[in-house]
Amino acid sequence: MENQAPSVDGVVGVWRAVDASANRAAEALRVVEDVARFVLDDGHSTALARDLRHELAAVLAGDPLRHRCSLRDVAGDVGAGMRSGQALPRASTTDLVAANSARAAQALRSLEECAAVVAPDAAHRFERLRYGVYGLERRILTCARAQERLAGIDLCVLVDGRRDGAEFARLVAGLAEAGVRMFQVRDKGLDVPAVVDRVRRALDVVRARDPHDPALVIVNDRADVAAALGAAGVHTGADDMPTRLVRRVIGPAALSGRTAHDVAEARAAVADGADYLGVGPCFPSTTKSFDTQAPAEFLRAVAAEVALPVYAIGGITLERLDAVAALGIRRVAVASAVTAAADPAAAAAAFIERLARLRG
Ligand code: TZP
Ligand code: MG
Repeated sequence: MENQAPSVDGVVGVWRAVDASANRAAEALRVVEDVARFVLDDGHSTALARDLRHELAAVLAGDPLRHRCSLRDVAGDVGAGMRSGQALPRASTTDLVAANSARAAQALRSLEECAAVVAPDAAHRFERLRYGVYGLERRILTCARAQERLAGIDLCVLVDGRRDGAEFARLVAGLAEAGVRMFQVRDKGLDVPAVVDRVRRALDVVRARDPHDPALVIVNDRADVAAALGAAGVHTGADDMPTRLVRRVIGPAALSGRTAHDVAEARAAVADGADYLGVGPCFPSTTKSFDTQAPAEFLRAVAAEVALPVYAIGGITLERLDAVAALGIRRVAVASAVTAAADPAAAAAAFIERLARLRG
């Protein structure tokens, strides 16, 4: 017979599945919230996770779902105490987020299917919650991954193309030797073949120096060049390709950096999947001219709100690091104070040392 209603025993089983899945979903959401809150310091994701947890609690508090635990039978559960052969690894924050987001989504799917039998009005609310988990996972994983990949990298040096490729390669080699772990190849005066040449040379230098953990080479503006050469990432701004399209070009693994000049741009960059932000210009710059400067309130707001790595840019000098740190920003992107110094390697080493001390 079609559309046969479940037997009484079947309905009891469905209720037990609802009860177990409700507990699983709430527990997994709480783990995700705790990671966002205590590990990543990500206020926005913490609030999103809490909202999902509260919405779940609200659905479960309605009739008839609020009676779910009356059929709970822990002693009679054939799955209790079963050891799984292949649990997901928990070696990093991203593992923790991935495992618990998956657990929450699976539990919500089970709730949705079972609710269709015993509480049909709630099914679509579980479905909406599951989509909420997918979005939250993307947001938190991006943040956790960026924090892991840029851990300890407080200085990004913007390198111009120099007079020729050989001089450029010597500069990059000297800076890498001084401890620079992140370069952005940026020279608006170069044509694309010359940009390709400099990025290639930078990659050769950093890969030869440390094949297992090379310094990051980021390409300014040109997602196509970064993708074609396998660079670590690309840095774009309002005049370049939108962040969501950048991701399509560079793929899932490469870093996408984005410049933000105000809080709205910063929020949009986070929502669109950027991995780190450049914020400024903080001070007058000889490298790039601007009509306006980023007000301190903007920098402070971004530092407080954005959990992604944030690099202050524009006229940054050693002497100005304290002022930037006072706004809550501990990373800087620097061009002239390093590359126009009499001894660029010594200047970079001084930045690295001061930034490490500021971090304490
Ligand atoms: N974006 C804002 S300021 C700037 C860019 C690319 C230039 C940074 O160079 P400098 O010499 O450190 O001011
Ligand atoms: Mg640009």
